Amino acid sequence: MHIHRLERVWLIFGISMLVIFLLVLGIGTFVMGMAPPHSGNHQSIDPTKVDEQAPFNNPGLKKIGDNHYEAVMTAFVFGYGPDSIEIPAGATVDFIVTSKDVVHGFQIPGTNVNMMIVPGEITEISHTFDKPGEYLILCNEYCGSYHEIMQARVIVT
Ligand SMILES: [Cu+2]
Repeated sequence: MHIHRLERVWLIFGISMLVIFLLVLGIGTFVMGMAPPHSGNHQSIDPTKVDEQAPFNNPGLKKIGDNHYEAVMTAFVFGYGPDSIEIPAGATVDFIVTSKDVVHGFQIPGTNVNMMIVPGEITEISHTFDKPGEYLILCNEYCGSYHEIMQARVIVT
């Protein structure tokens, strides 16, 4: 069977790209252990009974170590509970968030904090706030008619 030279070049190119792609994906997954955050300790919750279940039955900021805090928060139409937390500069905050209704966002512009808050799921992220100031927590998943007013604040003193 005769294959034209250019066709052969493209076949080799196409197959090589596929092999390289699978190698990058395979090395990332199995050698470097890359995975979506917290895929190892996935936690779920009944979204209709958020207020009755720990830790969301007692939301808010808790000190858990030396300049280390845990912020248990809920997202709902159209806000977050609590709607503001205050911490000293240099504090690390472990955010533990779930939704009481629909899919919401949880983004703090200027930081790496950007989560999707899915009803039935508990989502966690940690961030260290080095610079004092007021940080906005915003919803970046369209969740309804007053989506744009949905916000909370992290006040770093
Ligand atoms: Cu929202």
